[in-house]
Formats: sequence, structure tokens, C-alpha cells
Amino acid sequence: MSTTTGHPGAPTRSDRVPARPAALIGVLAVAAALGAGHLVAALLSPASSPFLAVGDATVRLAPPWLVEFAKSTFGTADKPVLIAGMAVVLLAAAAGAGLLARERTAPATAVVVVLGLLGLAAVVTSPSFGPADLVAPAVAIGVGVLVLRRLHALALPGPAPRRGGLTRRQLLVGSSALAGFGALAAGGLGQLLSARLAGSRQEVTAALRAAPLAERVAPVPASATFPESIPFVTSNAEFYRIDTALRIPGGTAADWSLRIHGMVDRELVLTVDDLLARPLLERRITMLCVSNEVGGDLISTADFIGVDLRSVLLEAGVRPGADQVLSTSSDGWTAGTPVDVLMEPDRGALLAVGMNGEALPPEHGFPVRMVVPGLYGFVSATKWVTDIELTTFDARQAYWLQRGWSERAPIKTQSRIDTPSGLRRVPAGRVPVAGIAWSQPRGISRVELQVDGGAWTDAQLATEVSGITWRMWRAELDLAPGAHVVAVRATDADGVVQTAERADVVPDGATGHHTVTITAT
Ligand SMILES: Nc1nc2c(c(=O)[nH]1)N[C@H]1C(S)=C(S)[C@@H](COP(=O)(O)O)O[C@H]1N2
Ligand SMILES: [Mo]
Repeated sequence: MSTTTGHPGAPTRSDRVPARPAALIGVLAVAAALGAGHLVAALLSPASSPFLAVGDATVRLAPPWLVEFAKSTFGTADKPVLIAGMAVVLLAAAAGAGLLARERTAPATAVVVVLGLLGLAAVVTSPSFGPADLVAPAVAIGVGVLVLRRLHALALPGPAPRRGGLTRRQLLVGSSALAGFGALAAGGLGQLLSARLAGSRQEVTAALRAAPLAERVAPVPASATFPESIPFVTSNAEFYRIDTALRIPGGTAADWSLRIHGMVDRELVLTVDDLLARPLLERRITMLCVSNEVGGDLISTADFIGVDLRSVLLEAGVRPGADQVLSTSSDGWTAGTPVDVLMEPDRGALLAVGMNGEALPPEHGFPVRMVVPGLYGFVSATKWVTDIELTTFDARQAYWLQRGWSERAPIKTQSRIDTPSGLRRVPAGRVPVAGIAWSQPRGISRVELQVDGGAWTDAQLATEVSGITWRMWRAELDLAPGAHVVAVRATDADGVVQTAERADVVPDGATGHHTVTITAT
């Protein structure tokens, strides 16, 4: 018996798809599956996109050292890097599956199904899982298997009447058309969703502008900045952004509600309209990320508008024993804020709806976020907040606490030199130096500079806006030609001097002097 005829039904050489089209078929099937899953998810429940759910799960399950490594290596580019990495792995798996299935589709079907089940598992274990989220992964698996089988049948050479013996050219043209169509459909859908969100934001902005504010911030006095200072209030576009969200939760204001429950006397459920009907307060607050390195730029100031969080908690009635406010975002991120801090009469924490005169931008928490003066964002500033549970630190651990960061994280007194920027050449003589200092909520009483390890000399302070915002400073240094190391240190309103001791950002914020090297010529 010759090997080319084989027993009946065994594949013959002409029953094999050539290697390159086979790999392409694998890639197309997986791409079609992901595209279909993503599309269905966009319609039903954005969090159920299998591809993004796997990304979310990777972020959720990654060991702390890996998360740290990603953050410190790629900074805010860590998300695109993760997505690109996943795409490369998927591409390899898909092409491999295609190559395994040159004769029979079974091995590739198995790979597609396993990938699909991975997506399904990621969706099911997501903190925001609901039954509707099962649809997208199921559709993805179905579409993947179907596309795989159809393309395989078409690509098989040979005489069987149902086989197209598709040429590589036909396959390429067909698949490009398919990809183009998919991209258009997804783009159109994305457009539709973002238009819905933009419309909702416009409504909230209009409502905020029409609402009488119970408390308004005064315009920033001219004396609060120097000509060399950065803008006192950061624009929404320039405001720093930090979060674990691979995609911004796209819920509209009408979809939103916040449940306040747990160790309370009465549970509250608040809608955006409920919030807008309450006294609205405007507060100028400098926010800071715990991951801000000495001299870093993860700090910004905005005029937030919202409802006093303490009043809301008083209304719910915090039961004795509750020491933690555990807030959860619509995408399942959590922060734990000490009850005693939130209940301080002067703390001024907000359930914020507005930022610099408009609705919160989507990436800063639309429709509602928390902002707590004086605490780093990871223990206080939950964006897209939908749930607030009064509980204890013993009972529940928030997202970053589980990953080795601190339970309590008050902002540390710090200062930064903004101009001249390090290693820039300036003319020797009187050199203007300027920057910021902060110690929320106490405020800053003094800023000093040191040149080349010499004596500390006072910088000039701009008018203080409040203890919960940064304070601008400036000085003129006499610099001889050559390189000079200039250091800055701040003193808070209680007279406590910023520590010189260097500490890493983990677990509760960096310390140490910011220094720049200024070369005078
Ligand atoms: N839902 C959600 N809220 C979040 C985070 C997050 O990852 N998810 N990150 C927090 C951190 S670490 C910081 S510093 C602030 C940053 O807020 P911003 O992006 O508006 O500047 O948001 C906080 N709120
Ligand atoms: Mo942060």
C-alpha cells in the first residue's frame, strides 16, 4: 500500500492546506473571534470584551513585583505595552494553531476554544461580572470556530466539489476586506458610544453651570504665582492621570448610581440628579499620586465641584466600629479611606461631579469620583465610584493594600524645583529659580534653597491659596560660572521641616530633597 493513497478517509498530500495560508487562517479565525467578542461586548457590556478582560485579569492577578516593574519601566505606557504583549502572544498562538491544522481543523479548533475559555474565565472572575457578560465570550468562540472551519474548507486544494481551492491571493483579498469591514463596524460603534458619553457629559456640565453653588472658590490671586511658576490650576487636559483601567468605564450619568451601605444606620442610594439637588461646593484641591518620585509630575490642582462626603456619611449614620470607607469603581478597583479622616469637620472630602467648570472628564472619573484633600489618590480618590461600604480595615483590603502598599497614606511634605530645568545652561549671575511646595492639608510656611551643599537660604513664598493646595515659591541665586547643585526643602505650617532622608515611593510615598544641576556660563 503506497503512502500517498492511504486508507479511505486518511488525508493525502493534496488534503493539506499549504503552510502560509494555514497560519493566516489561524490568525484570521482568532482575529474574527476577538473582533466579534469585542463588538458584542461594546453593545452589551464593555467589560465583557474577552481580549480586554484577559488584560484586566492579567493586571489583577499579576504579582506585585511584576506590577511594580511594569510601572517603573513603562510608566503610564504600561497599558499599551501590556496590550501589545498580549497581541504578540495571541498572534503566535493563532498562527501556531493554523499550522497544526493543515489537514484537520480539530487541533486549531481546540486552540480557539481554549483561548475563548481563557477569555470566558477572565470575564467571569471580573469584579464587575454579570450574566450578560457571558454573551461576548460565547459569540467569540462560535465565530472563531466557524471562521476557522469555513476558511479551512475553502483553502483546501483538490477536486472535492465544495472546496474552493482558494488561492493565497483570494484569501488575502478576502481577509483584508473582512478586516476592513470589522474595523469600520467597530469604529462606528465606538463613535456611537462616545457620542452618548459626550452628550451625557454636556448635560451634566449644563446642570453644573445652572446650579447655584453653595460654596465657590475665589479666582487665584495674581500674588499666588510668580512669572516663572507653572499654572496654579491645572487644565483638565494637563491633569495627571493614573489608574488601572485598560478602557475608561463609559457609563452615562443616567446609568449611574452610588450605594452607601455596610456598617451604617440607613443605606443610601444616590443618583447624579440626587447629587445635583444637594448643596454643591467648589473646592480647589491639589491631588497627588503616591507613585510620584521626588521631582516627579504626578501632582495637579483643580477646582472640583461636588457634594460634601462627610454630610452624606452623617446622613447614612456611620456605626461605631467602622474604621474604613471602602469605595469601589464601576470597573472593580477599590480604595480604603480611614473613617476618622473623612469625618474630620474641616477635611473637605468631596463626591465630585465637576472639574474646572465642567463635568468630570471620562478619564478622571465621569460621572462621579471621590477627592480627599491630604491623602494620596490610591487610598482616597476613587474614579467612577459606584459603591461605598462602611467596614473595617481588618475585614476588607483595598486594591493596592493587597499589593504591598500602605493602609494609611497621608501626603508627605515635599517641594520641587521647576525652573530652570536640570542640566540647562543659564547665564551666570542672578539666576531665577522657582517651583512648588506642598503639605496638604496643613499648608507650607517656608521654602529654602541650598547651593552646592552650603547654607540653606529662604525662598520667597507666593500668597497661600489654602492648605490643601500647593504653594508657589521663587528665589534668585547668585551663580558663578560652572555647574551647581541646587536643593530645595519645605517646612509645613506646623514648623516641621521636610525630611532629607530618601525613601522609595513604595509603600507610602517618596521623600528626600529634589535637586537639580544648573550650569551657569
Ligand atoms: N477607579 C479607579 N480610581 C482610581 C484609580 C484607579 O486605578 N481606578 N487610581 C487612583 C490613583 S492611584 C490616583 S493617584 C488617582 C489619580 O486620579 P487622576 O487620574 O484623576 O489624576 O486616582 C485614583 N482613583
Ligand atoms: Mo496614585
